[in-house]
Amino acid sequence: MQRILIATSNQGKLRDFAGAAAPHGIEIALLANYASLPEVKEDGDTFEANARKKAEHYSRHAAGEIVLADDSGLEVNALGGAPGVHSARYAAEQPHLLSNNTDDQANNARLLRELKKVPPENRAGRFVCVIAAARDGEILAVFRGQAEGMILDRPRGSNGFGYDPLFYSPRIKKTFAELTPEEKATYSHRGEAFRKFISWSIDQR
Ligand code: ITT
Repeated sequence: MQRILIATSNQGKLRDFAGAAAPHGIEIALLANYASLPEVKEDGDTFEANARKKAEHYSRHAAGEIVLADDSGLEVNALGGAPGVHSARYAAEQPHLLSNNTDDQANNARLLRELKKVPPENRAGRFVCVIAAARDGEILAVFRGQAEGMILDRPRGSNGFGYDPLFYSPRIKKTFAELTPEEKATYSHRGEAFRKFISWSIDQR
């Protein structure tokens, strides 16, 4: 069985990757010693810039292996594309409200606050995921996936992570937190980007 290394601190992403990889008979593994490696400063203006930075950096710690890194987030039209590349730390940008910068609940609470006066017809947004593949510090390729939806005014569902409970997909008529891992792999931004990676890796053989 082929094994793909992922560099991430986010368990939700890892589960998504495992769900997307399973139908292809691919095993997903966290990069060895990930937690003890030096961190990358995610200061890029775009998902692609940050994904490249992470993949380049972490692939130096897995000699000869392909390492994937994902930079992703939610873009809401009514908020001018926010939280965007700041999705993971959205609530922490208001430090008086929060001390833990990876708190999904606090991020969701801020999103609801920002959209409080925005009617349903103007709550469109999308999840974006950019996956960068690198080996020994060299970027090999970059893959983008996108999922359109709308932001609800209260959470629904208990699967997934991050903004999933607030993100309603008209395609499947559920929030992303109501999806099984198989459904999330089929309909999500990450699933789409990962499928593009799979096609690319088949072409490389
Ligand atoms: P790594 O950089 O270590 O991979 P991270 O969580 O910091 O983990 P990002 O900087 O890419 O990753 O931020 C992604 C954030 O966007 C994530 O924390 C969620 O808040 C949100 N997000 C991305 N994909 C999502 C998904 O599929 N469902 C829900 N929220 C998602």
